[in-house]
Amino acid sequence: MTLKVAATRVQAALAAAGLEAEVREFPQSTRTAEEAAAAIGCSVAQIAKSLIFKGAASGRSILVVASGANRVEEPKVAALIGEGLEKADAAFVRAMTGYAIGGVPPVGHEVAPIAVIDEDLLRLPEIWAAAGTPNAVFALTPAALLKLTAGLRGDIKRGGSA
Ligand code: 5CA
Repeated sequence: MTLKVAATRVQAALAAAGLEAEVREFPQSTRTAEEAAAAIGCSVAQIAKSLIFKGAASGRSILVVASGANRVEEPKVAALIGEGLEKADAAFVRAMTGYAIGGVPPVGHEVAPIAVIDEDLLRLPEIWAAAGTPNAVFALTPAALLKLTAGLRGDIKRGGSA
């Protein structure tokens, strides 16, 4: 099957980073973590959500990769990276990542972000992330995610600590 242009760009970025991951497109939506899990047939916790914020001091894009089962507690992320978080609007997400909300992958961004990885993802053998469109995903290991993003790992979820 021929991938859409944005998904092809993610596939190329993965290959360039040396990851043997295969982007998969589904006929149904993978726009949300719940929809992605249903399409793939995995748990919502295995969906690695890529959320973009804006650094309050640096203006840089902050990529938070969180388990689909978790809500992100922004002050925890701020403490990890040493600056506050501002909401990112759709235009900022598009400009920094090169992708539209609903398909933002954790890798291959236009401008390298500061990356933070939800430590809950690190306990799972396999996780799935968006691959550029609201129908495309790819599987990888948490170790590969850490390496590809050069991310800081931490407890970033709302509610009790891990
Ligand atoms: N493809 C799926 C899972 S693989 C996906 O991308 N899910 S996601 O959760 O990582 O991306 C959707 C996220 O986009 C939401 O959790 C939310 O944080 C963000 N988002 C949704 N609407 C907006 C908006 N208007 N402005 C900024 N961020 C938004």
